[in-house]
Amino acid sequence: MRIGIVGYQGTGKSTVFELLTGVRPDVSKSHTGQVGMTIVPDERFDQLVELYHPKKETPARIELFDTPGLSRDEQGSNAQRLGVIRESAALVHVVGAFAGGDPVAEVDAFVTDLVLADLQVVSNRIERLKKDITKPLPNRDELKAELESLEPIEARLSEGETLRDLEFSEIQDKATRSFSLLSRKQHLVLLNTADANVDADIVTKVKERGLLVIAAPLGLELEVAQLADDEREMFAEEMGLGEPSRERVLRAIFELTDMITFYTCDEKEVHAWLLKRGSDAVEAAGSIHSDLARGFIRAEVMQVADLLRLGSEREVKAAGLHRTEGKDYIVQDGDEIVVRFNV
Ligand SMILES: Nc1nc2c(ncn2[C@@H]2O[C@H](COP(=O)(O)OP(=O)(O)O)[C@@H](O)[C@H]2O)c(=O)[nH]1
Ligand SMILES: [Mg+2]
Repeated sequence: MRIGIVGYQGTGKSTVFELLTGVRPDVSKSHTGQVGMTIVPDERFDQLVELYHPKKETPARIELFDTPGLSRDEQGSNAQRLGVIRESAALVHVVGAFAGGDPVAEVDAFVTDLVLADLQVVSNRIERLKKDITKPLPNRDELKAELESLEPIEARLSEGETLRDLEFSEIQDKATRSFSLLSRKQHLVLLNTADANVDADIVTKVKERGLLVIAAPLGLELEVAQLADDEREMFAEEMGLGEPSRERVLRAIFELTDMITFYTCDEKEVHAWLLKRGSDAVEAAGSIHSDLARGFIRAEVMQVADLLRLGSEREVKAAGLHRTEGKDYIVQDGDEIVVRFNV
């Protein structure tokens, strides 16, 4: 799963990418963007590792994509520039609040770019459909229904509104699936401030736009993170920095994705798996290995919280908290699962 780090040029996107992934951005890739992996902070995982002392630890990871960024001067080219983030599961939008400028206006401009890019895609399809329904095609009724489903979406975009909170019908879902609509994606604003002083008024205004926001001096935090241990504390104190924001930002990003975490554990390996919320046991099994989905018999499930509280699988069983579930079981966040299968 890929998360796009987006925003205008020079706002600190590559800085944030380095802070979150530990990978120094390669300047030769600044025109195409680059990807890096980061571990999702997860206390349950850490506690499972402590309990099992496994040979191998596999935490959940997400992929971050540092993008080239949008242009302030050629706003018209931004719809095309945004093409690279269509595949992103969610948007992390970096706004520079360290070198003057008007961060709130920049948030609005960015949202407008998203809306215009979506409008272009939807309007193109509508135009095409309008032509096609004049022809004696066998699927004319279907095309008509598709056209009717897209018109309210186009109207909304024409008003400059995003699609995030719009309830889609089944037809609308289907008609727009291949578009990966940008203004429908979850959107976190990272307000990258010069120092520890955060302008509360800016934060409030961004929130008023219905967006999630985290404000922090991310560039400064990267510098501090790269200092030697003994210098770090002194410098952080001098600069009035509190807790580093890295983990808070990663948790917020994870929440944007609407994924849950389930676990498989034994002495060999403790493994955290990400899964789309609402997935069933067969889908969970399939994310581990396709054989497990194909030959699925049952899932043996307990909650990691019970396991950690009671200390062992045996105790969880003794307490009657260990369950056998079938194919239709909807996997819950924090489940520990053993898949029984036969191929
Ligand atoms: N003062 C300050 N400068 C920053 C901060 N973040 C990034 N910069 C500087 O802004 C410039 C652009 O940063 P970069 O991360 O490459 O931005 P990008 O174009 O969005 O990828 C670089 O010179 C950074 O050193 C910050 O938090 N504070
Ligand atoms: Mg960059």
